[in-house]
Amino acid sequence: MNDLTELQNLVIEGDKSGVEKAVQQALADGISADKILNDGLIEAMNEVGLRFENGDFFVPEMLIAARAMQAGLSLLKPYLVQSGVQAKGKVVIGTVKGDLHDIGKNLVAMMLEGAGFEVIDLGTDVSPEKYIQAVKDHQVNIVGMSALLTTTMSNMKMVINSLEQAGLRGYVKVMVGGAPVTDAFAKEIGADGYAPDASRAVALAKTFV
Ligand code: B1M
Repeated sequence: MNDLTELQNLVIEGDKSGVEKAVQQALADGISADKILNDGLIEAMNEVGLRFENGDFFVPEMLIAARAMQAGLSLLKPYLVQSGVQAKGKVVIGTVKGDLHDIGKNLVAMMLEGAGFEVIDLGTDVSPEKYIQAVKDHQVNIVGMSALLTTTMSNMKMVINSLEQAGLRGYVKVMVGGAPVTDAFAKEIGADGYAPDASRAVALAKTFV
């Protein structure tokens, strides 16, 4: 396979086993895991989003495409993460309350682990209380929050407020990301940093420890 159009189409169609085969083939063809991820899997999800916006796709199609993407992502994991790196710090990560999107958050968690961070993944729909409890239980250095919906972004601010109220804000760095999140929004809510993608999330986390 010379380009990744076929892989993109398989993700868009939600063909899980086809995606697995195409990812394996692309790796065998010597295409880098980074390129397969960005130009194949992520590009396909952007197209899925567009089709949803245009009314050509509905939630079930998005869900099936997401499952196919996640299958491809699992195969890429060993290539995306470096092994044997010493832990650099502890991160608690989650998708904020009301939000069930987890592919980007999982990718960020995976890359952080690969870079040597210990990652406590709280999953999706994470309440401020759950964040606070995790910070207390695990004594983390970094709190990471993901949001994919304009309606849930504001819940990031609620977590920061809760950290302040619990007297924990000074002990942790807060990093945020997700498609609707911007650097300006991160500053506005008082986060310490914003990253537009997983590799820049790792670079940002490294500046915090
Ligand atoms: Co939904 N969805 N979805 N969805 N979905 C979007 C986000 C949407 C943009 C689609 C669209 O309209 N174009 C739209 C949001 C519109 C808006 O708010 N402005 C939308 C909507 C409306 C909805 C529902 C409301 C639909 C409905 O029910 N009517 C619903 C909401 C459910 C809920 O959360 N309560 C819904 C549901 C779903 C599914 C469950 C079907 C599924 C998610 C499955 C899953 O995650 N397990 C889904 C999907 C798949 C999408 C799209 C198509 C793809 C998201 C994705 O996985 N992208 C999405 C369209 C789009 O984003 N183009 C869409 C790939 C992923 C690798 O990218 O998550 O952006 P991303 O992560 C990136 C960066 O953002 C960054 O790094 C990652 C890697 O590069 N990053 C961080 C992410 N988190 C970070 C954290 C960091 C740092 C960087 O630091 C901590």
